[in-house]
Amino acid sequence: MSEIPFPFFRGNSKKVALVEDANKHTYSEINNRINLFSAGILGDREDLNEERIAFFLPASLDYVTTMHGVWRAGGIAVPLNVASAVSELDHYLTCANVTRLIAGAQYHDSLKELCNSLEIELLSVGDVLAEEPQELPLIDSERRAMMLFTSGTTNKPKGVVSTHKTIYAQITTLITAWEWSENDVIPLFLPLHHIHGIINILSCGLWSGATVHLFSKFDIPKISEQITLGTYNVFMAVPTIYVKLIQYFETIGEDEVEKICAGFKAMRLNISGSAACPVKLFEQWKELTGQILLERYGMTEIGMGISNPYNGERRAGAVGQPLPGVECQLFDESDNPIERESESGEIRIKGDNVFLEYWGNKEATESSFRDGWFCTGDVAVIEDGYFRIMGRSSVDIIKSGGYKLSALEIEGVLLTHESIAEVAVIGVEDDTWGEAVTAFVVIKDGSELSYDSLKIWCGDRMSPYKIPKKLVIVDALPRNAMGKVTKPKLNQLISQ
Ligand code: MCA
Ligand code: AMP
Repeated sequence: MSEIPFPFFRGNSKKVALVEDANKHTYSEINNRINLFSAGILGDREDLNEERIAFFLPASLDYVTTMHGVWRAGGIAVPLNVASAVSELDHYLTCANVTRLIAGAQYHDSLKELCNSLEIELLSVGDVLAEEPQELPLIDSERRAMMLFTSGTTNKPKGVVSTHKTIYAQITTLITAWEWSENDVIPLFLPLHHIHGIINILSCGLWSGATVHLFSKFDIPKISEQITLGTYNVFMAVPTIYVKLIQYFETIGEDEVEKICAGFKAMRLNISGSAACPVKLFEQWKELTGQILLERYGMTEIGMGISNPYNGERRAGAVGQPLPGVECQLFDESDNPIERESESGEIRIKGDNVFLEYWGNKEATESSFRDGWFCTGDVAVIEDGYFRIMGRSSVDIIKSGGYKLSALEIEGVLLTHESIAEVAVIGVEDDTWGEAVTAFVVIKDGSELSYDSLKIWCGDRMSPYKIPKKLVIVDALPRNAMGKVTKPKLNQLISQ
């Protein structure tokens, strides 16, 4: 049995690991709190044996306590999106067969009914913490550790399961490639139900003994203030955040812009990922801050796969080379490896960084692998040794502000609207969001539908970032001879 290298961070030190508003928490304080959480969640048991413990917590000491506490007690951590609509949560909790949900006290009223109906015990961290630590189980590294939900080309999000070994590999490759150290200080404002926030920032930070500043959201003035003070030396974000910072610079005085840009200039590293970074944005950021953005490529199922070099040329519009320990190969449509440069193919990945399975969905798991390679669905070329992402094989996946959204999932919800007869959702190129969710709708005879009323209606049924940015009412959807909607034609309609 191979044990996992617990703790997943530098414990027992007096150094500050987390900053949460005015509160600072040291590694040793957090380590002790995690042990009390593990003891409490175990109760009389010796091992949670992969029980699914979900949590609905913003970035906080409680989040870190719960995540690591579940890991140490042998459970599967299921971090949920605190912006989810209740119907989405119902799916996550049911799909993962969750037994206990840890939530901040402020969310208990809104979660009570759902938990009762699903027979899930609703707790806060304070309810769980034991008074004394207890012996914790030895855990094999091949055991399941975490489940994250990802949108795919199917209607409902799937639970991506990673093992302790997967998480270990996803963290350590970045520690090496991006030269993380205990001297690093990084702000964390990304959501904590995705790899970018969980692994790239929080887990790498805690692993290396760095300091992570927690923000419950991307609060530009608050974060900018710290940047001018020179608090951070590393910054990681999705392209939309760099766009929003540049938009913010247009609303404030020149002096202030200069100070913020000087703060960025002094950092050792600025990273962009989760969606394509436009070359124009790369150039603008360089011009403003002197920082050459390091763009990398990743996916929920693999963590990070490809990265521009920390030392060496970072190329605009390219994502670089495979990370240490990650095997990466392009394949053509007949599953033949592509050997020649400049020929495009699907990115397929092998390595310890690759997830174990889609929870309870053997069919989806099997069909996402071919000959041991995980098929990403992303298409790339290699040019002069650098991978460049060309797009995706599915039009039903939309990337908005770094979030991967399923057009089919959004269509499924919109079709339940009483005025909607037919609907097709696509992502339309957008300067801020990368792609903006756009709904083409045929309304039922005698009905009316305004964008504002649709937006309000969607508010109760989907996370805010999935709500269409635009509604286009059409007489009929373009379809091919088989009756299937031809989505590329919808894009042409918009550009006319
Ligand atoms: C917010 N809004 C959005 C989005 N975010 N609309 C479309 N797409 C979005 N991503 C809308 C809200 O619904 C609201 O609409 C308005 O914008 C303002 O909301 P607010 O929350 O204040 O916006 P924000 O704080 O500026 O959020 C923008 C954001 C956020 C910070 C860029 O979207 C974000 O955190 N994105 C990153 C997601 C992420 O971490 N992805 C990584 C997954 P209205 O005003 O109409 O009400 S990918 C991953 O993990 C892989 C492995 C990888 O490669 O990294
Ligand atoms: P997710 O499954 O939410 O983790 O999103 C992963 C997807 O984001 C990948 O399959 C890509 O389509 C996209 N992605 C991540 N990083 C990049 C990047 N640097 N350039 C283009 N697309 C990216």
